[in-house]
Formats: sequence, C-alpha cells, structure tokens
Amino acid sequence: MPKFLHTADWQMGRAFTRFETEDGAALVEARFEAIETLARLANEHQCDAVLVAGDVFDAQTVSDRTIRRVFNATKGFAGPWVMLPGNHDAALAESVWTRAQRLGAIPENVHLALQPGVIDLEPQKLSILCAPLTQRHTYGDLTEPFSGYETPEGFLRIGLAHGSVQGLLPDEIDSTNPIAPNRAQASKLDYLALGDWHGTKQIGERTWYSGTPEPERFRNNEAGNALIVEVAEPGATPAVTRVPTGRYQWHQFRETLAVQSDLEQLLARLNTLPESVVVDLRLDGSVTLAGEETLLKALSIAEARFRSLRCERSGLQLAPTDEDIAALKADGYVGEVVESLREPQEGAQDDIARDALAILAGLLREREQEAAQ
Ligand SMILES: [Mn+2]
Repeated sequence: MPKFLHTADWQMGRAFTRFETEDGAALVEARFEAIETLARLANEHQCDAVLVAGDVFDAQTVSDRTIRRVFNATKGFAGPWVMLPGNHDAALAESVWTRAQRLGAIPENVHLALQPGVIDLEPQKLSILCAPLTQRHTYGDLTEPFSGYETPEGFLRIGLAHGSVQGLLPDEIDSTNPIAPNRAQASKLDYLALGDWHGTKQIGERTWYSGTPEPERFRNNEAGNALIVEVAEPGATPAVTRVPTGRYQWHQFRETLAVQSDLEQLLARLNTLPESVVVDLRLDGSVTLAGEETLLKALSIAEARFRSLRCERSGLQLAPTDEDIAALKADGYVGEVVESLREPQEGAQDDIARDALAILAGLLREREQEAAQ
C-alpha cells in the first residue's frame, strides 16, 4: 500500500538574529535535527518516499555549508526524496539548487523538481506532478497544467505545489502564487501536497498543507508536524496522519497586569510551560514594588529554564503601594526622594522616575538584608 511523508517549509539557512546568540544557534540546529527526524519517521512508517513541498531553503544566498548540511541530514532515509522549489528558493536560472548541483551535494536518491512536469517513481508506483516556482511570485495557478499530465496506469497521482489556496486561508498570507481550491478534484489527483502555509492545515479530503516541521515564528497555527499519507490504491481516499516533529513550541503572551492575581496567573502559566519553549512576553498595566520584585525573580528563573525568554516591560508602570513604601523604611532625605519619584512626571521623565524608584527600592532592600545578616 503506497505511503509517503509530506513535509514543507524547512526554511533552512534562516538566521534567528533577534535572539541571544546561543538561542539563535540552537534554533538553527533544531531545523537540521528536524530533517533527521523526518528521515527517521519515513523509515519507521515504512514510507515509499518523502515529498517536500517547497521552501527547503530560506534564501538563494545560504552558505555552501548549509546546502551540504541539508542534504547530509536526509541520509537517514535511503528512499526517494522529491524537493520542490518554493518562493524562497525559486528555480531561477541561477539558484540555490543549481549551486547545490555544482557542489555535487545532492545524493542520488534526492530528486529536484526544477521544471514543471511529472517525476515517476517507478518501483514505488508514484507519479509526482510538480509545480515548482521558477520566480518568487506568480499570479497564475501553476497547478493548472496538472490536468494535462498523463501518468502510468496503476500509479498514484500526487500533486506537489507551493502557494496559497484561494479563498481559504486567513488574509494575512499574500495572494500571489494562487492555487485553485478544487485542484485535486479538477486534475484527478489522489493527493495534493502543499507548502507555504507554515501550520498544518487540511484543505479538503485530498489536499493538505503539512506545515513546517520545526516552528519558527510566534503564530499559533499548529506548526511542527509532518504528515504520513497512505493511499490504498488510485482513487481511494487518503488516510492522513499528523505526526509531531517540532522540538520547540513558540508562545507569545500579551498581558495587562492590574491586580495581584493577574501577576500570579501569569507566573503560574510560565511555570506550567515545558523547557523546550521560545517565549515572547509583553507586559503592560501596573505592578507594585513587591510585585515587580516577584516578577523579576520569576523571569530570571524562567529565562534559564526556557530555550528563550524575552520580556518587554516598558509599558508596565510601577505603582508602589503605601505598604511598599513603608517596607523601604526610607526616612529623612531618602524618604523625600522616594515621595517625589512617586509623583507623576512629564512624558519620558515618567519612565526614568519609575526606573529610578525601582533601583532605589532595590538598593534599600539590599541594604536592609545586609543589615539583617
Ligand atoms: Mn513559501
């Protein structure tokens, strides 16, 4: 019974420059590991082939080393791989693919779909109908010629394409590289393997986006899977199984802190996350001095536990309570300074006063702790 693995959007060579150096490097490595995971899964599930629906590479300009490492990472699965150029790695006259060929980096079992047409995998009885992007953006449906492609009797007709199924995806994806929503039906495909939408998404009975195997952005669209597709015979309905492949989950939280329990809930939520997460936090609202102390300690623990934690706190006002101030035991001149820092200030001065108060409060607390020892 023919079975294959559908994946897409590897985006190899993407640099995670917004992150701390060590975190960015780990995120890059996770993408190579994802390819090794795909190879292992293809073996475990006894797949006949691995189909990659575009954007293997994030850019035409990736290093030679990245090119070689990508193909090295496929070695675990000795069956056929079919790789399709997407918008990020379009099959230009001179492209990342032609460079890979010149480098001699491409193993014999890896087929590149650099031209539109059919790749027949004879022993597997799979016909792969390929719609590579030969430029970054097109406005016509490159899968339209599928209807005219003849395939051998008894072979499955599997479409491989990269773009936006029209009318079904949320509107933030740009509408270039359109694909007709009824393509599988119109071109008598047993299955249409799509790339470009980084989450796993079913479009129809025979049409899926696999999504990227390793998440790389803060967007809750179910990224981090591969699909194992089994089709009993030509014309049969495919059985599609979603297999998790992602190492890191990406979370973005936007929280407004108003009362003490808001902070407690936030910290409880951070506590329940596993270590393999990339977290982006933006806080606004206000926090007491005691709350800020609790928050900073929790963030310090979390940033050591998580793969990456970034927290934007510039919108978070410090609102010391009378108890906070009393706990500082600041009298005389220092007490007067504390009081004037608590008063509302003009514009940017307000941020400075807030930071100054936080620093002063920290120093006063340290001094008190030292005195207590
Ligand atoms: Mn793409």
